Amino acid sequence: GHRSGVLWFTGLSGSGKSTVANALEQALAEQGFHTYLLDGDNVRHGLCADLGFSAEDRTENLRRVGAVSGLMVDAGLLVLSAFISPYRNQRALVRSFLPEDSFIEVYIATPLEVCEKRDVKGLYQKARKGEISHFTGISDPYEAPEQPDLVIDTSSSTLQENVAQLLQLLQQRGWI
Ligand code: GGZ
Repeated sequence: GHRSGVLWFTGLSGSGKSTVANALEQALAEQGFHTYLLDGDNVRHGLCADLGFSAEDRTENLRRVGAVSGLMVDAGLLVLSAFISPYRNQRALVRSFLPEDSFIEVYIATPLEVCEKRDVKGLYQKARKGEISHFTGISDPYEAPEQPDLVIDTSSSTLQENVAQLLQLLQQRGWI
């Protein structure tokens, strides 16, 4: 068995949140744990399809994700959530939906220069040209967590190392 809870990944676009969360989910699934991965890909097309990227819309996006995460925790799942979640108060809002010790904050601290160089979807280039407004890190703020449970920089570590660190953290906390 395992303790249910939310592993919350925050960081810039292209920082590696989804990649790390996906790899961790695979490792957990192999060990028979019941997980669910929430990210912009599956949420912003359905549950939050009506929302954009203003501060208000991001807050509503994360409020819904927080509420859904809370329901999934009630159902006994280990939830992995990967969202930019750029404002401290938005992450605090998410935390408020969950029991005290069932939230782990993981800061994917890959530097902006690296994320911009990767530019997997070409969004940074568009943001620099002014074709996308309110783009996090370019024309919109990102407030780094003050006391994250774990900090990962995907430009100076391997995916394998990151997964091992996360599994160790989950073990330390008695979640797995
Ligand atoms: C930031 C944006 C924007 C703007 C579109 N700012 O790399 P991606 O493409 O796949 O991840 C980003 C995703 C961010 O959605 P989130 O739900 O994680 O954001 S938040 O937590 O702030 O609500 C990016 C894409 O959407 N994208 N426009 N203006 N990212």
